[in-house]
Amino acid sequence: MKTKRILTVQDISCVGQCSLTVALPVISACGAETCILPSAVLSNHTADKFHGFTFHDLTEEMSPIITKWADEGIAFDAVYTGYLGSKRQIDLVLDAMTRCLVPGGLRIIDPAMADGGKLYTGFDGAFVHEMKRLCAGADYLLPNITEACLLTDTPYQEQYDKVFVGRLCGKLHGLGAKNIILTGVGFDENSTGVWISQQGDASYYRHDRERQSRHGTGDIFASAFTGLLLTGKSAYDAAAAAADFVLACMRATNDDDDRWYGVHFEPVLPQLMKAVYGE
Ligand code: PXL
Repeated sequence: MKTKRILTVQDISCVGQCSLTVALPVISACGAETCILPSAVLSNHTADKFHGFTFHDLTEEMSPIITKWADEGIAFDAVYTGYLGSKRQIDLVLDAMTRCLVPGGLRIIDPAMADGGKLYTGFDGAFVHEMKRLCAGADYLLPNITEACLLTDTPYQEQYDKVFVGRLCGKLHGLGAKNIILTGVGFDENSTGVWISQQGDASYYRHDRERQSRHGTGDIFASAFTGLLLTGKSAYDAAAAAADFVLACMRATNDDDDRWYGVHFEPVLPQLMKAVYGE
């Protein structure tokens, strides 16, 4: 099979084990060529425990880069977006999808902007409004519960049932998103999982829940899901293997208090590669 070429658009957090510093190794481990369009450069991710961060917005760079690729005839099998640096980048990403996707190429959107009922530092309601436009064209939309609530103007709730999750996905389909991969969906204390909603069909992959939540795990999940999907796996199989990978990364980090800002995904890459290439 011809090697797939994936473009991922997200920030470079120089330290913090999230966004591009995980997307590149994780997608590469799945065997795809990983091209990048950095949205911003930060000293570290924006979690409070870091005491602030530097932020350099790369919006101005994006348009000339996309035009150059279009002129060169460079095209991607999928565009996968994560953390974006400004509202204006939504239109630029839409432009890149129009000009630089192969016919039938996939639009995979992780609307990385919130968790635990709160927007990340730096995002506001106006950004959410713009993000809805990007999500409308998603072939695969990968929100967590908080992001799904924001995108659908649904009040966030910590506890919920399958009816709530089904309605949330219904509203996300209503926005225009074709397939919804809703992450961090748990119906009891000890488990969590991924809810996959496709053309009115829903399935759920449930697995053990680690007590401590960890930064960067949404990015690792989205990157692994994208890489696995592009190998030809079904959305359910890609989501299940990506969830198993994230859980193993969290378990590999449990003994290391110094790694509070991310997870040790490196020693677990062989597990991901087994899911791609077999034993
Ligand atoms: O993991 C999501 C993410 C990506 N990039 C930056 C972040 C965060 C989450 O806080 O701050 C810069």
